[in-house]
Amino acid sequence: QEKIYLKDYKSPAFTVDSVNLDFNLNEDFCRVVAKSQVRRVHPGEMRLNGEELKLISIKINGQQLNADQYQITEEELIVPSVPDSFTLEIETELQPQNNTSLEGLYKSNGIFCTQCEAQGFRKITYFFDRPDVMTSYSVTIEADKAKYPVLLSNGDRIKIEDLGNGRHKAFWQDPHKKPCYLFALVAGDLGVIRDTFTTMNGRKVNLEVYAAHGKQERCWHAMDSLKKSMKWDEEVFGLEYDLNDYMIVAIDDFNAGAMENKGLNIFNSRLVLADSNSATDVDFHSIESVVAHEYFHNYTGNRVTLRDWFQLSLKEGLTVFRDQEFSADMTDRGVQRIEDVDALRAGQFAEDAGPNAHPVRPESCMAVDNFFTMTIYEKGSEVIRMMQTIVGRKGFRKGMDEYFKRHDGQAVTTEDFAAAISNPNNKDFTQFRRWYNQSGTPVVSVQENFDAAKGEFHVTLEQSCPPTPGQPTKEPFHIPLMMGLLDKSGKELSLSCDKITVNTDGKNLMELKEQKETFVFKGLKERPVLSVLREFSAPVNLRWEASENDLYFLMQNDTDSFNRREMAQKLGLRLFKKMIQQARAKETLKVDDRFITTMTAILADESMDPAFKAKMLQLPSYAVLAQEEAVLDAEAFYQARTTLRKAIAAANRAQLLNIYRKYHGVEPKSREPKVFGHRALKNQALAYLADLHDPEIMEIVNKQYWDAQNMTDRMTAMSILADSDSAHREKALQNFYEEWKNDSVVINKWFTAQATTTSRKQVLEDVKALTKHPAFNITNPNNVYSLLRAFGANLVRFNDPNTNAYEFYADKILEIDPKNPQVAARLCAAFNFVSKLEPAMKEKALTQIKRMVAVESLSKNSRELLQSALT
Ligand code: B3K
Ligand code: ZN
Repeated sequence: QEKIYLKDYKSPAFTVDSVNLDFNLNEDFCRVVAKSQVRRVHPGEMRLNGEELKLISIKINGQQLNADQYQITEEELIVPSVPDSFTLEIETELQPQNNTSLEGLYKSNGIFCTQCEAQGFRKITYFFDRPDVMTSYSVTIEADKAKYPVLLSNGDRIKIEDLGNGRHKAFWQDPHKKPCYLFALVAGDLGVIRDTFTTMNGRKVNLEVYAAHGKQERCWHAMDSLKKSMKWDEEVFGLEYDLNDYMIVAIDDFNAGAMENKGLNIFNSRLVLADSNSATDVDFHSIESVVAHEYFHNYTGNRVTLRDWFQLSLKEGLTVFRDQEFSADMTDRGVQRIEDVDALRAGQFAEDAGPNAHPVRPESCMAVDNFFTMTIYEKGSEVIRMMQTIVGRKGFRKGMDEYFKRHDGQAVTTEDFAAAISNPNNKDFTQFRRWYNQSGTPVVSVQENFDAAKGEFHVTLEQSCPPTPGQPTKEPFHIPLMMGLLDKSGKELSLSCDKITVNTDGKNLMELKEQKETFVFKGLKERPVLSVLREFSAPVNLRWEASENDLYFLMQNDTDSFNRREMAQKLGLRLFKKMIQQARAKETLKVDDRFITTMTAILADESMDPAFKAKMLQLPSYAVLAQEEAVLDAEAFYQARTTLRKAIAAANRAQLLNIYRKYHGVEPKSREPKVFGHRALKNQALAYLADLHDPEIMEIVNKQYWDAQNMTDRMTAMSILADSDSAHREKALQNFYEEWKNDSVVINKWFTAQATTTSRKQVLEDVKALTKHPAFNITNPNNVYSLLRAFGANLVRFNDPNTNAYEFYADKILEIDPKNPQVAARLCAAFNFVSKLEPAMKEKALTQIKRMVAVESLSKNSRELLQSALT
């Protein structure tokens, strides 16, 4: 299988001024007539993309072509000779009812729907399936009236005609040009809720959220989130919605989370449906942020789109940044930043250190769909955030305005974006752009030195970046490190250093550009305490051997809330590293008293915001340990983490119970961010307590399960029980199953609770049994993700040396791959840690990877990701 390269990019040889798509939907086939007005730009033959299509006919200017006038391959339709300007009419036949890949046109629970990004449109008709061909669409959909009363596509509803024979036909027209990956169609029998939004210029927009009948009452949170997003984008970026209708449709079988099709978003139903009985606080938060994300794409992605797929982060990084900022404004900025960085570290840093590391703007690939990664999304967002940090918020807004002024309606590149931000701010981003081209997480080491005689504090920063696939050496990055100095009392000192830049938000930055630089702070009477990388202002790994005293001091006194929590993580990590060594050497694990007393003090601190306190109490995750340790020793990780958790719980039993009792049952139905924070804290207290394996505590957990008045409480209790040997375990799991077995969204929580247990040694057997359970359907991506992918991310049990989870996992990948390559490829990441495994485990993993790669029909999606683990 071949690779494609960015350097091979050529602008399109033809443009399409308009296309009319005519769909005739039936139970066992679908006919599509695509009529395009095509114009030549460069000389040469016409090549159209198309896969798995049955061509019925092809006409140019109304003349049917003979078989010798065109050529069809697995991936293309080639017409050697065409006029300079012509009408192209192509009729194809599809089998949506048999489409298991869930890209192109397919059926989910009797509903026709589409997923065209990245390259699904070519499974609908032969077309120029590339984002730089932007076209005006008009669409007609004909279907059985009783079975498919709702017929939707992008843009404006023109009319709907009753054809008299039990069928009807809908006409849609999208006034905005778009690439074909943003095309969408839905036909089905759906419930709907409606509302309106009045834009900043007084235009009324009709909002509709569709879901299976009976589920529409669970759509109000999504509706509410949509209205908040529309308002926020007007207020923060001055962007007003540009159509009269905005539709969201919830679909049960969906590969991704959601899709930003123009005016007609299609969502995975898990990211739409929510009420307090069925959804957790985290679900509510995710729905709000994904609804916002897809809405924000209307400008960053749809109005200004990609020149080619290597530029994917142009829209995804920017839109993630926008949704993170939105969430920060809706909830708590400090806590939001902690959550975003946790996710980045756990997922993206691991990706950047693994066999599939790639730049934010990659230069080659086998499968375009493998680009939908945390690097493109989350690291891409960090790159945008750094730009904002450098030019300041006002400067960034100026740059965004410039971006739309220059590029509205165009298909552009990440370079175009960087130029639009830097030019109006008179900044040079030449070096900064290396963030787009170089993969790997940079390491910044920090050296401090105080010269008491001169009253000078010297901070020396040195950067490096580990080698990554295809990139053995790197050039220095332009790294903005937000910083401050504190005096002994915790007061922020004013800085006297000529190398510091102060951005327009008044933030102090050390802008590291050389490989090594020293920043000298003058006029200091005593040694200050350095606070560096505030707000996690750059996606780097800090190597900073700060004294324990300084770390504890910052944890209590830093004015930057991110760093307070970061210091708690750093201290936890230092302790874990020692404990992991002890576990590996079969020594007794020693818990550090100072760390425990600090945790006690945090628990007792009445002035600390509960949501923030919950973050302070979190210990570094297994995912972080796996990155920080040279060897992934699952058993040692488990010993270290559970020993420390138990010690914290034992030392603070009464205090944890107090917290639990203070917040449990208070406003159980409230969805105020403040109440989310209370619940997070008290449920965390309960989880700590449960680690004591104390029957009295397990009674409390069990009671919470049965009395729960919201899903957050129920799910917390069920997860704790699922990971215990409590006598209450089976009953609770059984009850949850009975209650939710017919609910396609909620039942996934039941799978995840069982796949993510770490104390329970027989997880693999549990998961194997669950794949045979009547509630599990391997063709449903949510089932696969919530059971199999969750298990693959369960580092402790997936890599348990006493089992061979790898073999089972490979079997499942091979089972899914022929049906749905995108979903199979999502599972492959479980093998990213292979190089860190101990020899016997590594051998087991490599055997399975080789077995998968040896399958000739393995999709290019899975192949690309697995092959790299072998080199
Ligand atoms: N753009 C879609 C992702 C589509 C995934 C295609 N394999 C969701 C989003 O990022 O908004
Ligand atoms: Zn997106």
